[in-house]
Amino acid sequence: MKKVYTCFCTDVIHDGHLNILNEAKKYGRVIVGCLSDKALIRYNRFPTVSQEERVKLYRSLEGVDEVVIQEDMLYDDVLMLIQPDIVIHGDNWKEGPEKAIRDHVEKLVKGYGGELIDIPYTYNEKVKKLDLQLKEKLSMPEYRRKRLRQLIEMTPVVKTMEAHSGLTGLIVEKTVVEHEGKLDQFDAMWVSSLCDSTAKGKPDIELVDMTSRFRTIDDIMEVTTKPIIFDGDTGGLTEHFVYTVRSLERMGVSAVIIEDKTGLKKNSLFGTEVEQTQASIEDFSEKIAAGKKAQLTDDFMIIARIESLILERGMEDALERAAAFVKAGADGIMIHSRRKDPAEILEFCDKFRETDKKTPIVVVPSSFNTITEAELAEHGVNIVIYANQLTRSAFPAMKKTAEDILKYHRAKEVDDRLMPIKDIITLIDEL
Ligand code: SPV
Ligand code: MG
Repeated sequence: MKKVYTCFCTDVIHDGHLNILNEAKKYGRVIVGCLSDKALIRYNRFPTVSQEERVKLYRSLEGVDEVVIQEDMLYDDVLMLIQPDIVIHGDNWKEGPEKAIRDHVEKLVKGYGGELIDIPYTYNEKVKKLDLQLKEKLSMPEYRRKRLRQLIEMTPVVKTMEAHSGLTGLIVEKTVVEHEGKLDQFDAMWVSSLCDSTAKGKPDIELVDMTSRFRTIDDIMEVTTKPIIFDGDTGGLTEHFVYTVRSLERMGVSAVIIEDKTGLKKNSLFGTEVEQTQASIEDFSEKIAAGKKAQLTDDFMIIARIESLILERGMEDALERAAAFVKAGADGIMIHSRRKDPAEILEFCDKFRETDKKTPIVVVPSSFNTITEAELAEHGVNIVIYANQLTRSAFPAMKKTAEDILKYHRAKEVDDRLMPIKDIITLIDEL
């Protein structure tokens, strides 16, 4: 009897999957692959049910003879092990980023004499509705909030990109690339104080008030599902911070990062060029502890950001603070640097990891931008934040367009660098 293989990466079964199974069983014994959580978060979207539950669901389907875990998005592991005579898939993977995976699978299957069959993809009203319902579920506060902790467990580095509006949120949510045959996407969003303030034409000095910052979060949340890390600046007065924690938690934000500064906060990338005061270990520990006490769920994270390297107070000070802030209840440590060379960041991570193997480490490689995510992960980093690159790429593009329209007294000269109107109106999903 022939072996027929298909891979599912779904949390719910709809007509499309049943159609694939019906086709598959015509050829022989049906083996369904359950794409692992680890591969799924790069390939598709975050699962709403666990890997075990998905396996159980697939097993319960009529026509399924066996279910296996597929660890590799590219199918290498299962195809080499099982060598199915036939691999079957909906024909939707013939275009877009998924095409690279299809091409790879075709080569593998043909290599050992098997066959790849694409069957017409089912896309009806019911399928569309189910898809929207899953997205809605992922965006609900109780599901979104806990996702950062889940991601830290699931992936070597949580890739986080800045968002400061619905539109930038959509870019972080939807951008999927194919690189070296694999698909990749961001895991989470960073609501940067710098970019949120800049978008409002204001300096990054805690001038944009919390109500306004929450409005930005809300704009992003309305159109996305990925978890949010909020840049809470200094956290303000402890008496105010406890309210901020409650509000963020209620909204479904996953984490707040607060920095150990006091008085008028200026952006860290100014370093020692401007007057900035670091908070005492005691005062900042108290703020963390008060925030942790105010928090109601186990999901939310308060991450302490250490400014010792930025303010040139030395490695020992940074490490002493990290230990104290973890003791005060911090769920993670963000270490920042404005050096081009990542050496001091790596030294911190290595030394911190000598005594603390578990507390997540967060870094923002804006200045030390030559280091890769994998290298950072090797030194114990869990979350990498690209804190401002969307803003910094959009601003020069918009400025140049404005200048050229002024220069040529018409818009024709800029037209070939503009997004077509049709693309911009279809960028936004309609319900
Ligand atoms: C931000 O994005 O607002 C940050 C990171 O706080 S940094 O600008 O590097 O200080
Ligand atoms: Mg900031």
